[in-house]
Amino acid sequence: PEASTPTAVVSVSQYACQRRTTTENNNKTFTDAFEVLAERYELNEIEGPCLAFRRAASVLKSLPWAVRSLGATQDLPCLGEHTKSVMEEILQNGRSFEVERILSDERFQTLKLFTSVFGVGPKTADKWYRRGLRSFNDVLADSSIQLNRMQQSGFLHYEDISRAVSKAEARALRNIIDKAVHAITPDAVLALTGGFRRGKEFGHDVDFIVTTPEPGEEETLIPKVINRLTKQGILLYTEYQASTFDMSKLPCHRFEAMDHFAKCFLILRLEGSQVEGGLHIAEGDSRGWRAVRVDLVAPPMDRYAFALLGWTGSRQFERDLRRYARMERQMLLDNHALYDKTKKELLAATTEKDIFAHLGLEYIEPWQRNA
Ligand code: 8DG
Ligand code: MN
Ligand code: MN
Repeated sequence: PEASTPTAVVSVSQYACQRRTTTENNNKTFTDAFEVLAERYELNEIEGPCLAFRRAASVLKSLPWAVRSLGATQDLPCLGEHTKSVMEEILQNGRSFEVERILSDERFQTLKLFTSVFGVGPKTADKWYRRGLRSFNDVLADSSIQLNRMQQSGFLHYEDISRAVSKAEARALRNIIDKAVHAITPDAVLALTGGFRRGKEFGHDVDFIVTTPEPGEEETLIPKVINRLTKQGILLYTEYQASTFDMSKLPCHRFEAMDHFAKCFLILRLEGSQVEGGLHIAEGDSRGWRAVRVDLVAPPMDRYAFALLGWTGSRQFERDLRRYARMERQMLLDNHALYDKTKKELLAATTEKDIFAHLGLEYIEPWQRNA
C-alpha cells in the first residue's frame, strides 16, 4: 500500500501563482464540497473561513493525482482542521453531512437562486429573503420592489444567461467584436480573456480586452463599439462605465477588485447561423438565437499587460499573485500597475512574462491558471 501512496517530491506552494492548475480537476468531490462551504460563509459575510475553503480547494485542484487518504495530504499547504474533517467524512461516506445540510437549507437555496440573477448581489438577495420572498414569482409580484435596469434584463434573459456559453459561441462573439473594433480603428488590438483564455470549454460570459496604440483613443473605443452593436440591432443590454483611471494616482494601496479602466457589461443577441456547430441552447428551442453576457475592458496600451493578467483570472490565481507580490516581494500589483515599495518605483511591462519576471516567478501559461 505504501508504494501506491503518492508522495510529494516537490513541495506544493501555498501560492496559486507558484502552481500549475489546468482545467483537469482530479479532486472534484472535495473541491465541490469546499465551494459550497465557501459560498455559505460568503453569503453570511464571514470572510476568513470563506477564503480558507477557497484556498484549500485551489490546492487540491492543482494536484495531478486524486486524494485517496487523509495521510496523502499531510505535506499540502492550506488544509486546516475544518477542511480535513470534511475530507475525512467524504473519504469515509462519499459525502459530507455538513455540506448536505447547507444544500438543503432554505436560506442558502433562496440566496443562491436570487444571486443567480444578473444584477442581484448578496445584499439585495438577503433583503428579499428577509422580506419573506422565496421565489422569482414572489419577487416579481411584490409591488414594493423596484428592480433596476440591470435586474430587469437579468430576469428578462434569465434562461439564456444562466445557461453556459460554449467555446464556439465565444469564437462567434469574438468575430463580431473584432469586426466592430476594426471598423472603428484599423490598428486596434483585441484579446479574448477570462475563462476562455484559460482554456475552459464553457463560461458564464465572454471577456475581451480592447485597446489601440494611439494614447487616449482607447477611452472612446467602447462607446463607439456600443454604437455599432446598437445599429446592428444585437445589443440587448448595456452598462457602460467611463474610465476613472489616473496614472498620477498610482499606486493604489488598497486591494481593488475592480479597476478604473473604461468598461462595459453587455448582453448581446447571438444568431445561431454565426456559430459553428450551432447554439448551446435547450433542446426544442427553435428561436435561432440566444442572449449572451459579454464584458469589454479598454485599458491604455501601456497598461495592457497588467489588464490582461488581471482579467485572465482565475480569481484565486489573481488573489495569490497580489498576495505573493505583497508578502514575498514588497510589491503592489493590481490591474493597472506593479509598484516596488523598496525601490519606490513603478515597473514597466509590455507582456505578462515581464510581470512574472519582475515578481521573480516562473511564467505560468493562461491554461495553467485555473486555480
Ligand atoms: P467564467 O466567466 O468562465 O465563469 O469565469 P471567469 O471568466 O474566470 O470569471 P469572470 O467573472 O468573467 O471574471 C474574469 C476575470 O476578470 C476575473 O479574474 C476577475 C476579473 N475582473 C477584474 N475586474 C473585474 C470587474 O470589474 N468585473 C468583473 N466581472 N470581473 C473583473 O479584474
Ligand atoms: Mn468570464
Ligand atoms: Mn466577466
